[in-house]
Amino acid sequence: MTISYIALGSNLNNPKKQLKIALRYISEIPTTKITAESSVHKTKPLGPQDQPDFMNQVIAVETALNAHALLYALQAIENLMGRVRTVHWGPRIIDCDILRFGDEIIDTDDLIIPHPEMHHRDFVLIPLAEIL
Ligand code: PH2
Ligand code: MG
Ligand code: MG
Repeated sequence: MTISYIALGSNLNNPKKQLKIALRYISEIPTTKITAESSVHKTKPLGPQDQPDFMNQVIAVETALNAHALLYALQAIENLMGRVRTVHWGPRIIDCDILRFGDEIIDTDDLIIPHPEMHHRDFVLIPLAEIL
């Protein structure tokens, strides 16, 4: 089993509710259990400013999946929840980013771990610190 930390963000269609829906779907990923949840933080958008504030949260999961299988499960949840990719760093219903996966270092086209921007982002570090 591996402990992984995942950052969640939403700024569309009742963001708090979207985080709850995402948590429910994540809890249903096979062999994966949510072991910690930060509180929900309201944050100013990083990137384009003409978009609503975000709700951000970080969770820990324990999983028997490998990192790519977890990534694809999270992407399936984003798609199921109606995520449409338009503006870079633009508004989104849900974003699920793997921050850490055990102590693995991964650098592939579709997945870089540790998340390369996490140390710049208060909306990640503050909720992460809360559950560590
Ligand atoms: N996600 C982004 C870009 N900007 N800003 C906040 N406050 N929260 C986010 O989750 C966020 C962002 C790209 O993933
Ligand atoms: Mg992101
Ligand atoms: Mg993402």
